[in-house]
Amino acid sequence: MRKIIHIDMDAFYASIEERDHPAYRQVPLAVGHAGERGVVATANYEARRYGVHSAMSSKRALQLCPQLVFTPPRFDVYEEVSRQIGNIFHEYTDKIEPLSLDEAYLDVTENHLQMPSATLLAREIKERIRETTGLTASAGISYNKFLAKVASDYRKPDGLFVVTEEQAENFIATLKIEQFWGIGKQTARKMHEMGVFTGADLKQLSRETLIACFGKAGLGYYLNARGIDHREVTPIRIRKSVGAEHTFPTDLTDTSLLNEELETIAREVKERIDEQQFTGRTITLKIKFANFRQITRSRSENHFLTTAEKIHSLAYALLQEAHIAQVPIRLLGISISRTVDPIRSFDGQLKLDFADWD
Ligand code: TTP
Ligand code: MG
Repeated sequence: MRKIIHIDMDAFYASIEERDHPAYRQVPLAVGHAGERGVVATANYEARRYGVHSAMSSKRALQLCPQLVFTPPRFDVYEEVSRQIGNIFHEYTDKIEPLSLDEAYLDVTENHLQMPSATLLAREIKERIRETTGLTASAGISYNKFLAKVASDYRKPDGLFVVTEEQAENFIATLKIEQFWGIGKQTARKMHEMGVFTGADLKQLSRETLIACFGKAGLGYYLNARGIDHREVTPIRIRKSVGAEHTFPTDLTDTSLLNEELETIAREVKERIDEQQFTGRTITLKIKFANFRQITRSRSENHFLTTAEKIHSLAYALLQEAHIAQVPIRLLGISISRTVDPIRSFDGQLKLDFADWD
């Protein structure tokens, strides 16, 4: 039996803004732009009491809560926090599936600390997140992804909730149909028309009926209603990048020669960036030594890397940090990448990453 933890940060963007601007803690806050075409990315809990929520138009949000304060998103900061929590997860397991900047599944059936209790582990992860970022997360623990995700939402904020195999049947029976995996507004409406409002109602429907009405997804609903979900935690890391590399005719040790090479490579990277109209904030330097050992060094900037000079100087700084031992080098490469992982929409489709939203 597997042990799955789902971690989801509480009011993610808004909590970061409150952390960094204490005055925001006392007021209803929306992250986003006010104005005609503005949309609320998320709201703090104070604003949610007025009914303000993610994806609502700013105009509507102001109708519900006229004193609502807007603050523009700072994606670089959110990405940085996301990277911090990702690093914490990696201390426990490498089976991590991020769903967005603030949310991930962890399979801790086997974990680096060989801790048998997923609950204690989740508690520890929450504590580490708080220490490192000053923010709270909610955790759900169960034996599959579906239940772990519902559980993380169950005691938000700062929640921790476990669904054991024994509890699953009763727990699922009480769930609203909207809480089931893959059920959005449209499917929920169809379910309501069929008289299905809860997990208990769903369980009344036969496998055949569900497949006839909802196709392949119907089988998923049938299994979920019985606490079954075989989906694996699949680590994804599609990191789109653009780069160039050179293998030298003879191995190089001399710093000024290496620097000249870096300058040439940086110019090529810049050309490819322009060709592909690519934007990225993270630079990675690849070094392959004469003995074929290879290392990479990365750093992320707050701004998109758009000039050859900037790319060159950052790459050179990384080289100086990494090439201390003066070992001959046979290859250098530079790549520029996006810093965020792709997010999946509810139906499992890959969506644009968050960096594309601004
Ligand atoms: P969520 O985890 O859905 O929301 P949340 O973290 O703000 O609140 P909760 O406590 O309920 O988990 O999304 C994470 C972040 O993603 C959120 O802070 C802002 C961003 N986001 C958008 O920009 N647009 C959206 O429509 C949604 C749902 C989220
Ligand atoms: Mg969240």
